Parts: sequence; C-alpha cells; structure tokens
Amino acid sequence: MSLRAPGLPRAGLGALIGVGLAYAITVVARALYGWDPVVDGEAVLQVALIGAPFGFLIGLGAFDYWFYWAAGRKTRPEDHSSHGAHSWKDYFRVNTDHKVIGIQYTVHSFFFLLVGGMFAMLVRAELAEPGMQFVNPNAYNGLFSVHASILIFLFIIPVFAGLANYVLPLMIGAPDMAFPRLNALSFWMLPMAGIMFLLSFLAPGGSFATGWTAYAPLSVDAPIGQVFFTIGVQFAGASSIATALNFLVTIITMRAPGMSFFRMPLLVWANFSTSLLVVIATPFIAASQFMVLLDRALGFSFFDAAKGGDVLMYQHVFWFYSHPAVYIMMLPGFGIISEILAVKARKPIFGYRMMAFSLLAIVVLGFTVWAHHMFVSGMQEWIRVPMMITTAVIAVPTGIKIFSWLATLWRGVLHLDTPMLFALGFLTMFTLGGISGVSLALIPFDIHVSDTYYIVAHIHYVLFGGSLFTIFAGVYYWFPKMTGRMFDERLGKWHFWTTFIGFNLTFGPMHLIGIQGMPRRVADYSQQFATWNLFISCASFVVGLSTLLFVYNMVVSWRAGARAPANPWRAMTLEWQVSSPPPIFNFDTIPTVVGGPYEYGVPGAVHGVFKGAEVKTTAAPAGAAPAGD
Ligand code: HEM
Ligand SMILES: [Cu+2]
Repeated sequence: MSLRAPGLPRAGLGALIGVGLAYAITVVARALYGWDPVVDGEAVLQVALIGAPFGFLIGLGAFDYWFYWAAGRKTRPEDHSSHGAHSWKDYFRVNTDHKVIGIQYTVHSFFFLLVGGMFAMLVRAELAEPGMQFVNPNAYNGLFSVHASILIFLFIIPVFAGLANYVLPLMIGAPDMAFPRLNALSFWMLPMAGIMFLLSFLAPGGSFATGWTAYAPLSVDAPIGQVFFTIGVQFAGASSIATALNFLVTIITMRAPGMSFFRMPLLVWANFSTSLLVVIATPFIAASQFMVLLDRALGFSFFDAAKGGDVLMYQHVFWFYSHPAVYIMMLPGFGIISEILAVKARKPIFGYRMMAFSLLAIVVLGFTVWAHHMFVSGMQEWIRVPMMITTAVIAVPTGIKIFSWLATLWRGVLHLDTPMLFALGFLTMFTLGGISGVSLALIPFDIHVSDTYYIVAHIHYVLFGGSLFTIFAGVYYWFPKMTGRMFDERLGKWHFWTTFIGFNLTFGPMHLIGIQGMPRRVADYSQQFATWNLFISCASFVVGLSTLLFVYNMVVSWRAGARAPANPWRAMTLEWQVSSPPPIFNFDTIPTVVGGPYEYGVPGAVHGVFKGAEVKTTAAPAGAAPAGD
C-alpha cells in the first residue's frame, strides 16, 4: 500500500488532510474576527464538506496531470497504457478510457438505484398503514428526501451520461471523448455527492429533510444535515456540466468522415440536445445552492425577507434549472428508444429530421415553463396563464416524437425481446405520464391536486415509467457490446413483466387517492386511504424484488453468459460494426460514413464502411455492412 502513488489509499489520506485543513482554516478565520477560535462544530463541518472531497480527488490522482503541467514539470505523454480495464480493480482507479468510464458511471449509478430504491421501500413500509410504525416524522422526511435526491442526482442523470460515455464515441466513429482527463474527473466527482447524501444521516439533527427541491427558507433554517445536500448537489452538478461540455466538443469536432449532423444516430442528437440543456440550466441550481450556503454559513440574507431578501426568488432560480432538468432526465432516453425501436422493428425511423428538430424545440421551450411549478406559491397572477400556455405547447414536440415512434413501429416486424419490451413499456407509460403532465398544466386542476399523491403518481410515471424504462432498455441493448456476453433473455422477460405490472399497481392508484386529497410528503394519512396504501405498498415490494432479478441477471451473465457476437441485433450504427467488447482504441481503421443510420429493410443500404478506398459504391464491402433484411 503506497501512500505516494495515486490511488485509493492516498485518496483516503487526502480526505483526512482536507478535514485537517478545514479545521485550521476555521480556527484562523474565527481568531481573526476575534471570535472564540477553538470549536464551532458547524463551521468546521461546512468547510470540511468542501475540503475533504477535494483532498480525496487530489489523492486519487484526478488532478496529477494538470499539476505536473502547471508546475512546468515534464508531463508524462499519454501512452494510453492505462486504457482498458484489465481487472475489476481498474474500475476503482482514475482511468481516461471512455469505455472504462462509461462502465464506472453505469455500475456506480445502479448501486445508487439500489440504495435509493431501498429508501423507497422504507417509505412504503411506513405508509402501509395509517399511524406511525417504523420512523418518526422527521426521519420520514429524511427518507423521502434522500430517496428522491439520490435517484435524480446520482442515478438518472449520471446513468445516462454513463451509457452515452460508452456508446457515443463509438457511434460517431471517434477513438475517445474530446477531453479524456476531464471525463475521468467528471466521474470521480459523483461518489463525493453520493457519499455526502448518505452520510447526512449521521449529521446532528438527522439527514436533510426538505425534499429534493430544498426550498428556502426551510433549507436555510434546517439542521446541518441540509448542508450535505447543498454541497453534494454542487459536486453532482459540476460533474454533469463538465460531461456536457465534453459531449458537445466531442460531437462537434470528432465525428468520422462523412458523419454529417443529419447522419448522426438519434442517440447522438439526444445527447447533443441534453448537453445544451445542461450547460445552460445546471449553473442555475448551482447558484441557488450557493445562495443557500452563503445564507447558512456566512449570514447572507438572499432569502430572508426581514433583511431585504426574497423567498420566492429561490423558487424562480431553482425551477429555472429543475424544469429543464426533467428533460435532462428524458431526452437521452428518447435517443435510446429511437435506436432500439428502429433495430427491433427493422424499419427506418419515421421522420428522422423531425425527430432531431423536436429535440431542439424541447431544449428551447423547456426554458419557458418554469413557473408552472409555482401556481400555488403566491407570485404575480399574470405570470400564470403564459406559463400554462407554454407548458401545453411543449407537449407538441413531445407528441411529434411519440407519433414518429408509433409510425416507425407501423407494419414493422417486431422482435419482442427484452430491450424492445422495455422500449414499448416506456412508450405507453411515458405517454400516460405526459397526459397527467398536461393535466397539471391547467391552473385550476393543478391548484386542486397540488401537493397530493397525484403529483407523486405523475413524477413516477415520467421518471420511472419513462426514464428508468429507457435505461433498462438501453442497458439490455448494449449489454453485449459492453461486456462481450449475452444476458439471460428469459430472466430479462421476467424482469420486464414483474416491473411493468408492479409499477402500474404501485403508481396507478396514486392518481386516485391524490385527487381524493391524500397529501404528499407527509408521514401519516387519514383512515380513508388505508386500503389503497396497503395495496400500493405490497405492489411496490414486487417492484423492489423484480429489480433484484435484474441485478442477478446482469451479474451472472457478465461473468458466465454466452459470448456475444459483434452485432447480435444486426444493427447498422457504428458501435455494432466492431467486436464486442470493442478494441482498445475503438476502431482499427477509422470508418467512413456513407449513409443514414437507420436504413433497415432498404436493400443495399450502408451506414459506415471501414475501407476508405471503396467509399461511394452502393455495394458494401464484405464484412463491413450489416446483413440487410
Ligand atoms: C418502486 C420504486 C419506487 C417507489 C415505491 C417510490 C416511492 C415513492 C414515494 C412513496 C414517494 C412520496 C413520498 C412522499 O410524498 O411522502 C416518492 C417520491 C419521489 N420519488 Fe419515488 N419511488 C420509487 C422509485 C423512484 C424512481 C425510480 C425515481 C426516479 C427519479 C423516483 C423519484 C422520486 C421523486 C422525485 C419523488 C418526489 C419527492 C418529493 O416529493 O420531494 N422514485 N417515491
Ligand atoms: Cu416543470
């Protein structure tokens, strides 16, 4: 165990040094102000929450190259010897290979899906009967807050970045991402956020308990556990901004010859649009949390009306991020679904350009609707109606996408295997979530169901039936590419049906009890909702168990599944034209793109060829083209 070389031992030491520095800084600062310098636990903890993660990252070696460079020392030329993972231990080191990072992200995110899911089970156990059984109300608030925060900031957003990290460079014919070291740093910032969310339970006064929205002034006055959220979100946000910049530069500058924008697979378009959203919107949540931190730590008064602050401002800044964030959690999934539906229906995507343009339309419109989350918060009344209209309008590009997917399926030869089942599950569930979303755009209805279980039902139809189903679809679809193994199809189908049925039985009835007035974010409820809640809790345990089925399938198949061929789905996009898993540098010869990505069933159609000389012939060179249908 060497403490000098970069790695986990040095990272642990770095974290300790970070805490020590935090302690020293607070003592010195307090002494300078003439305050009692010795111990103010809260102050030390707040600074330590910033110091320790940086110490950890430095120790891990995430900044080594930049330090060498800044110090004018000889930088070790990137010899790529660190590319690829040779044993499982390599996944616990800083690695700059996009394929390794993609797997690091994905596995790490699924770990947090299980943790967040476990919190959901605890929430549902408490809600199974009226009255308090397992936790006190404060702990309950902590459970659902950490549940939502983990699933949003440490699962859905990063897992999409992970899947795209793996497949996007392959899809555009690039050897890696544009900034490999930044890519590694982006990943390693995430565990910081996750650990912080979980450690908050140990903070005096319990974990943060103000929901994932952390509304001020509640979050300013809450116990110290709240700071774990405030700072954790900063790390997760910095990670996703850096990744988005990386995707944008990669997509703009590193496409293979012939890969024009309108020959890009829709997954690439989806991540392009998402990255635009991230770089514009995510700084707003960073701002909102900085303001909370400054209010808490240094007595600023951004949100203290008595001192000239403005409470509503928090909600405006927060939702200016968090409404676009729902599309950050949807658009990458739209990309995944487009890939899968075309391949599994053996049909070209209907209206490919409309699909790309509607993604961009969602990016723009996503910024015009934030105040629909504030219909009951007492803002100027004239803002409501414009926000209702823009919210309804955003359903148009979304509807275009749904109709294009349906038209793609029309008269296709559907292969109903696991990825396709999840894709179809997404299509139906997301449509229902979209419809309840439009209902919420209507001001009178929103006022009626505000803060009831109708909202919980809507959130889960969109995030679970929507995002999570696309993630499952994508993980099954690219599993052979990533691991070189096939998954167990029978278990996959079991996983789908138990999840699909359990999901609907869990969240469907919530619409009903929501309209009847069962409040959200409250640990107890009146007797009249008892039957439905018991039913919902039982159904939710089915979903919990079905997730274990998925984990079992993934672990066992990765270790001992049948060997995967290069192109088990007979897909045309470039990632399937190389071996499974791909060679260390992705392509032995850089491909040339000569046609669209989805010409399934079109005789002689080719997307990419691997021998530059033979470009422009209609007949594909042997071995380069997927078998036509
Ligand atoms: C079987 C799986 C799940 C169950 C049983 C479940 C259960 C719940 C329940 C009961 C609440 C409401 C807590 C309350 O209002 O007191 C909740 C809130 C929430 N859940 Fe889940 N959940 C599940 C999966 C997910 C997933 C996959 C996501 C993905 C992002 C998610 C995101 C959220 C969000 C954003 C909230 C809102 C929290 C708030 O009101 O601040 N959940 N969940
Ligand atoms: Cu919104």
